[in-house]
Amino acid sequence: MAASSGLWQLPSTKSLFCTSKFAQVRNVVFNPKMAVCRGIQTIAYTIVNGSYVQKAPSELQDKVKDKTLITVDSVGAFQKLPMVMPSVDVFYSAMKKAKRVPPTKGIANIAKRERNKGAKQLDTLMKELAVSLRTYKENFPKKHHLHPYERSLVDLTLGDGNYEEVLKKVDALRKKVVSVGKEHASLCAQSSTKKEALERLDEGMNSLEEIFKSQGKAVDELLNIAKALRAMPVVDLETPTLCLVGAPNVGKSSLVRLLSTGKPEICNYPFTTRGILMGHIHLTDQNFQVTDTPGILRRRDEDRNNLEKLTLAVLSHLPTAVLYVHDLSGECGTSPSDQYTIYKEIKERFGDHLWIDVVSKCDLLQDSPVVYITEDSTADNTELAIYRKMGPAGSLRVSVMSEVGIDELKSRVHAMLVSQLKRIKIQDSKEERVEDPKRFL
Ligand SMILES: Nc1nc2c(ncn2[C@@H]2O[C@H](COP(=O)(O)OP(=O)(O)OP(=O)(O)O)[C@@H](O)[C@H]2O)c(=O)[nH]1
Ligand SMILES: [Mg+2]
Repeated sequence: MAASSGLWQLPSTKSLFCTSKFAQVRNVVFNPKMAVCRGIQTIAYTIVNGSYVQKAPSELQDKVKDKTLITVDSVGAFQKLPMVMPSVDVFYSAMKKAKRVPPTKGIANIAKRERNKGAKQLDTLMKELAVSLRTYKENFPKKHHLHPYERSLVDLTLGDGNYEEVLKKVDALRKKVVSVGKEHASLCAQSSTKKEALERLDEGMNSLEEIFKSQGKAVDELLNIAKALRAMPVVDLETPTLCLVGAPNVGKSSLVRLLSTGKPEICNYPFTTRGILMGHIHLTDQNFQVTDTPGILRRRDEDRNNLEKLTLAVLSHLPTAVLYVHDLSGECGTSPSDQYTIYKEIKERFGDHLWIDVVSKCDLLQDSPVVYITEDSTADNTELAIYRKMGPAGSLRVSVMSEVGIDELKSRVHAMLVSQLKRIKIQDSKEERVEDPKRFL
């Protein structure tokens, strides 16, 4: 057993939406290695009688097609997100290019040459900035084109609507840069003296810098979003996946450590696991995935925190087999009767998944079942009484401490994942038949 594993935790929204460092960096030396690849927009100005004149607005329309209209029908979109540069770097890189733009050759008149150069430099600055911003916007997929699992991750990680909001802000910045840039380039092109042209060039550059200082933090937010999304563990939908589910603190992560390469944090308090951990199991040349998930509490869906929602998103959108963990030792903090209620609800919702129940921490189990003082121990509920004593029918007793039941668990898990692989193959061939009905005739 050896392979990579990755833990993705829900970052705090605050850390994603940091304030811009733009103002702190004045004399930034641009690092060319950080440049993103982009094309330069076609010329938007013409030279008339040696002056720089703006083309008609209709010719300047942004005709870029929406590349994100490609439907994303699988996971993996986060790994394809573009590299985003910090807003300061975007600005100073554009500025550096703009300042290198010479006047059009052959203009003898000093004033005309200067206004031509100024307008061209402002135009280049505006275009460089606009192209970068547009590239970012186009290369971040529309949320509704994401796989439902990744869509849930976007909302749970960034907060409802924040992804779209930041992309909107980046686009608003682009529009502002274009309109202000054009305005200043046009003004500069109309200067009557060299001094005036130089002043207008300076003014234009300052205006664009001001805009970037005040609104450029949208780019930094986008950079943080890309970082957070890219860091999420990669799930392969074709590889059978075991998902550990149960109330908080019942011993899920301890079992993941034993079963796979995943090395989740283990602590004696609820919600130690704050994200999805991906581990791997290699058995007889077959690779399987294991996900550890945050614990689920007994409450209504509306009241669930994002960690619980994350677990439900995995169960709802990924074709996982379930290893459900029950702790009847009285150690975990959730009473057996609450665990039973949670279990029944989850089983009802996700009962179509392949499933194994384990009763954990069996080294701590006493002869008489644990009854919490908050519970009604006299309630005549045979089902619950049986659950308290043995867990759901067919469950396996295990202990990470004494290793009781672990070998049996490993072989049951293996058998279940092999069945899961068969399910995936059947599903794939059904989908192929739907896509190409003649293929199998
Ligand atoms: N005695 C005993 N303790 C165990 C066993 N398995 C886990 N524990 C302890 O139970 C506590 C919780 O274990 P975790 O594996 O972190 O539980 P979890 O379900 O992942 O917890 P959350 O991530 O918070 O939901 C830790 O203190 C573990 O050492 C076991 O078999 N026997
Ligand atoms: Mg855990």
